[in-house]
Amino acid sequence: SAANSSEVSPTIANETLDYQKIYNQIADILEDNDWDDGSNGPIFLRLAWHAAGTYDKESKTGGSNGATMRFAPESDHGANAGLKHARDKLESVKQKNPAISYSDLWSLAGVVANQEMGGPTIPWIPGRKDADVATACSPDGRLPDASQGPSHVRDIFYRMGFDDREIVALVGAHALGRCHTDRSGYHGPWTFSPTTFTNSFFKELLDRKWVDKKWKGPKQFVDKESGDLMMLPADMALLQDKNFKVWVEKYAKDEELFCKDFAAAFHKLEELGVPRSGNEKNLYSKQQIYYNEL
Ligand code: ZEM
Repeated sequence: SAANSSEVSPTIANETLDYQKIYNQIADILEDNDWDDGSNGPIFLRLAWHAAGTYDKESKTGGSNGATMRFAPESDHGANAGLKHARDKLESVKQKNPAISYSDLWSLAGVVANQEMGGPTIPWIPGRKDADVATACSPDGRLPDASQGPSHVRDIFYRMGFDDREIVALVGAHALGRCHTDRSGYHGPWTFSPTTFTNSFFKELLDRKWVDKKWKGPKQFVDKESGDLMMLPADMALLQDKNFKVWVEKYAKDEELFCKDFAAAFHKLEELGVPRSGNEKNLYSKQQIYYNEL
């Protein structure tokens, strides 16, 4: 059970939901996965990221508010291939808590995934509202294209409002999960511990010799020594660009710094485009780790 239920959930406007309870229910289905590496954590995190990473700071459109990925055409965007697994899995939690919006549920699932896989505490604020029409969908092409290099990666994340340091920190999430040929077309995990939040993405990126994978699939890299790890062209961009590389080196050396920067950048990502009154700061909620404390 949640031994630490003393942590009180915030009350927003007229709505009172026990977010720690919902957090725990998400944690309870994290291991309800008999493929991949036995955890829904990585795909929950990818869902939260793709829901939020559509933000455009100029037009102030996109972002996690709205949960527009429920609808076509956004659900069918190539970048979102496979995320139906995550949305369907989270439906059981929505059924138990009809009052939570999908947009809050998905962003909270990103926090649960990070924290329960051993990552840093991420402040989370509820209050997102779902859009109810498909016309609110984000246009295609707002999420990064894995086949591209530094300037594309920078353009995509600058459009959201991130700087180079934040970009590198965020991509460090590739310590988790893997690529699936039936989803993105790429294959394999980035690290040997794909269900544990660590700085090993940066260590592997720096320390291994990366060679072209010899196969019929899209261009990707494989580590020469074991042949078991992978990098996307867009991951290699972090080595090719000297302003990115500085942060790869710092995070490879200093896991604490990476955790701190990741938590701040991920919180910022989940807030993009969410209407706030400015009074929410004192309602920051730190949902407590559930499994790790059993
Ligand atoms: Zn990812 N990501 N990502 N990413 N990502 C994949 C998987 C995962 C890029 C990308 O093209 C891909 C961020 C940034 C970027 C996760 C989290 C975050 C996959 C494989 C691709 C192709 C999908 C598949 O086949 O299942 C690119 C180009 C990025 C920026 C340059 C950021 C930022 C993330 C979170 C903060 C995670 C956790 C996965 C693993 C999903 C899984 O199912 O295992």
